[in-house]
Amino acid sequence: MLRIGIIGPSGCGKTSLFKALSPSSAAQVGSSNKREIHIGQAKVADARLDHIFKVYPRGKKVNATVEYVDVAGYQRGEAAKSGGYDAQFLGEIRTCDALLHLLRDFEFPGLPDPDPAGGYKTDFEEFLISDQIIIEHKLERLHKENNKHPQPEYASEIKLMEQCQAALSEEKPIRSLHLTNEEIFLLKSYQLLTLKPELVVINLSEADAGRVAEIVEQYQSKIKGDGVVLSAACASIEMEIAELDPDSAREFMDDLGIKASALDRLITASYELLGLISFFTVGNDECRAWTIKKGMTARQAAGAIHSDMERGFIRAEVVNFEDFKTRNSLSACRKDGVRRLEGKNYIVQDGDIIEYRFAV
Ligand SMILES: Nc1nc2c(ncn2[C@@H]2O[C@H](COP(=O)(O)OP(=O)(O)OP(=O)(O)O)[C@@H](O)[C@H]2O)c(=O)[nH]1
Ligand SMILES: [Mg+2]
Repeated sequence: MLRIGIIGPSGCGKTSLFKALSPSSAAQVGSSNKREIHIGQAKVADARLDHIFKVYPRGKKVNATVEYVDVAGYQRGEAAKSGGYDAQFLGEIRTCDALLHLLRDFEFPGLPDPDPAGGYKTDFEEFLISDQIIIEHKLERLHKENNKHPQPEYASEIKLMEQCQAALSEEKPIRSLHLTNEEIFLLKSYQLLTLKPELVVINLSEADAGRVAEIVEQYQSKIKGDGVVLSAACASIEMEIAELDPDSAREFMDDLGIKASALDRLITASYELLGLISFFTVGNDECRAWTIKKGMTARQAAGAIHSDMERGFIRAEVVNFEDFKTRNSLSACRKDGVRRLEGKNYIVQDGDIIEYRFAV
């Protein structure tokens, strides 16, 4: 499951946005020595899945889900002064696939004047420092180990670390390097901030709640970079929207000039940022959406459902939603030849409805 960590300096509105993004009080609270960790899940709304379920209302409809973590806040400027972020903050971001970096653009008593672009720049510099410190320590240890018991694995890891170090010293995020999947996998166990794609969200004042597009455009040239997508929302209003039933929410949003809820917009943006797509399965007990990386083969995608399915893959019977919706019947799709058999190397397309054949 996709896990997104909401990060930002203290008081920028993380907990408010967290509540807006994972309503229905599904939030689980885990414990940690210092602070409660809030983890919530949000359904990924998908009109295609709704349509399929209307045609095949068997059992239940299961949307894809995204997990949000309300990460501990930091004091801006502290990391540069005190040699990195605290272990709690770094520990909480470690398991996240992407970061939702929140920037305050509303006045708040006791806090400095809002300055999203300036704040982003400061944070980015501190993220670079944090990664530099982590990589330096790691390199030191690797050199030591390699001197004691030289091994090719150490040598290749050292090379990777040096590559990261070079990028950071040029003020480039680690995510801008063209790394292989194995390299990314290796780096995932360290608590590197600039490795993760960033969804930057400007947290608007109530008065600006309906000016999302305008404000994003205003900041687009200042807040950008490799693996960065910019968006905006007013967390306090979105929190209210999330608690309303769909009709009242629509009415409230229309009054304020809000086109789509942050819940829907930010999930779409996250999918784009991470190169994710959805495919669907229609079974006897459920219609379900699954999330995979763009470019995955039919066989790899089967692994999202069950590892047995990936291992025992025989064939996939595939029709895209666009072809399905004009016929509203899987057998009619087969008859018309738009539902066809595909082998293990077929590249799954966004919106494919797949039936797997496999042997265990
Ligand atoms: N005007 C305005 N106020 C907001 C918005 N989002 C949050 N606030 C207010 O800002 C204050 C801080 O919000 P929180 O959500 O607690 O901020 P936080 O980032 O979780 O803070 P820490 O957990 O202390 O790091 C609260 O009083 C919120 O009501 C917003 O979009 N607009
Ligand atoms: Mg908070």
